[in-house]
Amino acid sequence: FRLGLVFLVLFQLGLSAQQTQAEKPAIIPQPAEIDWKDDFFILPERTVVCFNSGAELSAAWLQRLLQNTSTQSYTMRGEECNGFSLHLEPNLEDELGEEGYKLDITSSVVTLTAAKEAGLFYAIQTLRQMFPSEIENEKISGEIKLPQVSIKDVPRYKWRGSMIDVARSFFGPDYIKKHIDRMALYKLNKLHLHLSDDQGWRIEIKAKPKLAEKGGKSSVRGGRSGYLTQAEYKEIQDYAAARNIVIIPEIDMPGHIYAALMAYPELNCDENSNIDPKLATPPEMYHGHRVGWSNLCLDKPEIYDFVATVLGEVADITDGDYLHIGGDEIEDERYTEFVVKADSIVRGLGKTTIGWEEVTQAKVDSSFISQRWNGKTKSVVNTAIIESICSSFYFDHANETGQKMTNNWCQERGVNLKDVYTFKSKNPRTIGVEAPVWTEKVLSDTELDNRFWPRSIAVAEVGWSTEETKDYSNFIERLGEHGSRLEFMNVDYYKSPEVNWN
Ligand code: TNX
Repeated sequence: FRLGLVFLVLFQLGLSAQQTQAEKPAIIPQPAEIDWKDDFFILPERTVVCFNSGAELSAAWLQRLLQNTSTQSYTMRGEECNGFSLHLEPNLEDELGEEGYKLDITSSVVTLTAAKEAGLFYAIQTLRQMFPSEIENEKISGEIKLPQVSIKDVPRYKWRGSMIDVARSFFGPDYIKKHIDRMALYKLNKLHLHLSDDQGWRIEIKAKPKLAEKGGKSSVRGGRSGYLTQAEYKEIQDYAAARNIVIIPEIDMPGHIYAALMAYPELNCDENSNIDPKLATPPEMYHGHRVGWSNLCLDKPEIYDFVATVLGEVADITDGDYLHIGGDEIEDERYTEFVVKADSIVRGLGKTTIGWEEVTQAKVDSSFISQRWNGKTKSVVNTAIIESICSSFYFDHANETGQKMTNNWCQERGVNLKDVYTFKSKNPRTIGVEAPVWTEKVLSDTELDNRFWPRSIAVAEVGWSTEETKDYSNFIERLGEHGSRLEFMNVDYYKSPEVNWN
């Protein structure tokens, strides 16, 4: 009898633990205000998704989510309904901004409200995380209970980014789209593509066809080569835009440019000026790991025609407001002059210039955005800043000390989840955070997944959630609950040992 009682108690404890979990799904990033209620909304066999004017696309997204349940759902134009009710309310912009939203779940209605479509999209992502993780990949036949809750959520920063170095090793449209899907679930909103470097050139430039023809055939040793056609770039951009993600194209200049020099040798000061001593005869492709050895010949005025042509075409195919001009790791007397000229070309094209932190050595326009990576450039504090400080955000660095095929120049032990999560900006000019994966040593999709995930989920929370709502051990707990969701999404994530993965 005693044993029976013990079992009964254990059983009930188990049950109540399960209930708590069901009552409080793990939402990442942590919302600004969240008030869980004790009861549920039970998804009926038939339900309505109603929406007001402007919320059509959001209604379609929500319906797509419901398709992986056994519920039959119908969309209907209209202000209110029992079921799922989407409200686009432009007059709430003061309260909710571009990306904020409200999500209210009662026993009969799930109400999603935002001033902009981006906010509704994010309300749906939060709701998505309340469904069982199977929803990511298969149709759920059983009953689905959503916890009653009231959420009001706005992001801390407008820039919540991820960067793929597609230049050293090429990752094409399939991987990039997959990455966009994953970013969207965690409300990351900027995808920076590092499109050129010494080892490869990855974007078609019609007026300079040899860039992609020659530079697209090269890569770091062991990596993949290839390039994006302009049509592919635009398709990726549309795919991203539908998920509230802006593509940030980077053409790295005036250094990190050997692939272009190989295609157009006249951009060199003289034919041999940019030849890696380990390379035999010019013009050869470069497959090594060295940085800071190639540059456009800044003494030749013609290079600015090249810069204007390339940036002009990139601007033409880019919907976002930004062009990234690189600007890292180069020593040249005329460097600051180059930065000022390139910045004015970009502004002439109607875009905002971004550059790695070194660019702030030049007197640039006040609209300039710099991306802090090693923290060595003091002048960086005078511009708007994207924080990519390597000790927290360089995911080419190891997940754990000694991990193979990783860099360690910034931090010997690598960059762990806590390094990411505990990042705090001290600068009022910080507009957000971004984590790059450089790919000199990342050669396959599996490896790239491993470097991005789960660390990018910590980036998402650092970028979205306020200091007051953040808590590392609570984050680790919620992250564990996302293990199966990541599995269903086929993410080859690193199983961080500090997390209890479910
Ligand atoms: C520095 S960070 C670079 C990249 C390398 C990376 C390797 C920056 C702006 N430049 O070119 O790939 O280190 O960790």
